[in-house]
Amino acid sequence: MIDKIHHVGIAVHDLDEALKFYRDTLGLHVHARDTVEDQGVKAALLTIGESEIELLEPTRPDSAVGKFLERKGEGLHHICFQTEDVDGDLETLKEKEVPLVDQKSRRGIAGMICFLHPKASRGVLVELATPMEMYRG
Ligand code: CMX
Repeated sequence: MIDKIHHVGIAVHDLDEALKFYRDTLGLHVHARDTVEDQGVKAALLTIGESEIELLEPTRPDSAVGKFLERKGEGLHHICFQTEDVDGDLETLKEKEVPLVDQKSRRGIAGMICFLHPKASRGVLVELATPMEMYRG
């Protein structure tokens, strides 16, 4: 079901400030920037080998990342596992009665994605993603 860690999401107040550490101090390469309005986030994607770090800044305070920052402050927000078949995996998780945020996959930064509820995974928000070039839905 899971091939690798696709990315780790980190919630930050200010992308440009965060890049001073992740890009300028650690020397990681920023390979993309993206804004997902319906999720209320803008993101910078940094390459680490075959995985990524996704820095997430909220575009509005009532977004998932905005509320997370208010409650918990900056830090690890979610972990994303890559799978070849996000839709098939979602059906399997439903059969196993795993608590989900998304009942259907949707277009996200990492491709076709869905979120599991953190109560399913011991307090860690988990995302599944099938990159668009692999997606056969
Ligand atoms: N990691 C771990 N726990 C989290 C969490 C996170 N990132 N975000 C919220 N929670 C926990 C809260 O601490 C709270 O726990 P308790 O019930 O024990 O207090 C519980 O989830 C509910 O939190 P809430 O603030 O009352 O509810 P929200 O309205 O924030 O909903 C969640 C929580 C997970 C359903 C919501 O954040 C969500 O839908 N997340 C998925 C979408 C997302 O994060 N998008 C941004 C990334 C965009 C991308 O990569 O494409």
